[in-house]
Amino acid sequence: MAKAERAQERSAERAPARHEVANLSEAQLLDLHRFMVTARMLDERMWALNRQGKAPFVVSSAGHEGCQVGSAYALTRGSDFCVPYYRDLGVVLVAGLTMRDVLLGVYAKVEDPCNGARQMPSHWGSRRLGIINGSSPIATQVPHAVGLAYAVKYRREPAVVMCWFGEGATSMGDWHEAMNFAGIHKVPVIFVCENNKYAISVPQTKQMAIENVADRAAGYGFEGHVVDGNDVMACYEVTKAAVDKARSGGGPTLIEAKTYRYAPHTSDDDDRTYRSKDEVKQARELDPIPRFQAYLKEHGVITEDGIKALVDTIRTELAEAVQYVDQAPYPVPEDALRHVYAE
Ligand SMILES: Cc1ncc(C[n+]2csc(CCOP(=O)(O)OP(=O)(O)O)c2C)c(N)n1
Ligand SMILES: [Mg+2]
Repeated sequence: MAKAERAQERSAERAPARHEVANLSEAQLLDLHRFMVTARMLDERMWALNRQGKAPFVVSSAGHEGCQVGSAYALTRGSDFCVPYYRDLGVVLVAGLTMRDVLLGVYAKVEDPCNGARQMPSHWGSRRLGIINGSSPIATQVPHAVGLAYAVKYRREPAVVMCWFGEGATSMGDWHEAMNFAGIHKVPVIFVCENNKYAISVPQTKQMAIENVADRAAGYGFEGHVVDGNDVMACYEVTKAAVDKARSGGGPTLIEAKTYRYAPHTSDDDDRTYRSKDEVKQARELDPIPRFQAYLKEHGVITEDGIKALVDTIRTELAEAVQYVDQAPYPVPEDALRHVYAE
């Protein structure tokens, strides 16, 4: 009997598994898993390189992999648009940046494909991959995303735009103006809020008087959804529905993924001044990666040996990328004013 027929027969006998409801094939589950593990391992290596004095500045995505990978995976790579913020390592890996690409930016080497070493690290951009380069002021990417979605709609293109930000960003005027415009013009945009409970040292309770950022969508005339940000399949499912809706003319959706960041805000922050070790330890118990691995093992999609083999492969690729980037040239100082004045 063919594999597909066997799978069909099995699913006829029992209630469908969660990934079947979400319409995710086993190959797609493994894809999601690989992106999450890659993001975590690259993140940990970058942090170590920072502590070794090799990477000047690192923003950690650890803890956010479920919502970053799950949401970005709902886009069509290359033809849809990603408007990420600085914490979105998982998003840009799904969009198509490689570990080497990311490290070239962290080391500010001339070959950095995102900015040619002219931006801070974690400010990714790629015309080829549809990643829109952002600026550092919080929430400024949100009106960019909405403007882009307006252009897409005006030109009757089939693309959608996804824009990510933290819960702290939703206090900014830019954010509210963008939401309002998106609601009025029903543009094809999906807003993903990665709510990790803190804006650097400021806890959510000192940032807003409501529990759910998603409630704010009602004020702008579209749907808001809260999702468990540590559940990659749930994040994919809710985002995919929003993508389908946006693509068929249904306008924007705001998705709030509840998650947590395990490391300090950046490599320059000391989180011991505003949260306890116990709090972080407790949050780590909900880590999206082991949780997804348990699901995959339970459903026979991967084995413990399969996970080990994947980790080994990524470790080798990572070592090659670090070695390459270590030896790559820096930009020359005479180059600093290129792309600033007309030549
Ligand atoms: C307009 C502006 N104000 C302040 C800052 C400094 N700043 C950088 S990140 C950040 C916190 C953002 O928190 P949140 O949106 O929750 O995202 P998270 O870093 O938690 O993922 C702040 C205040 C900034 N970059 N821009
Ligand atoms: Mg935050």
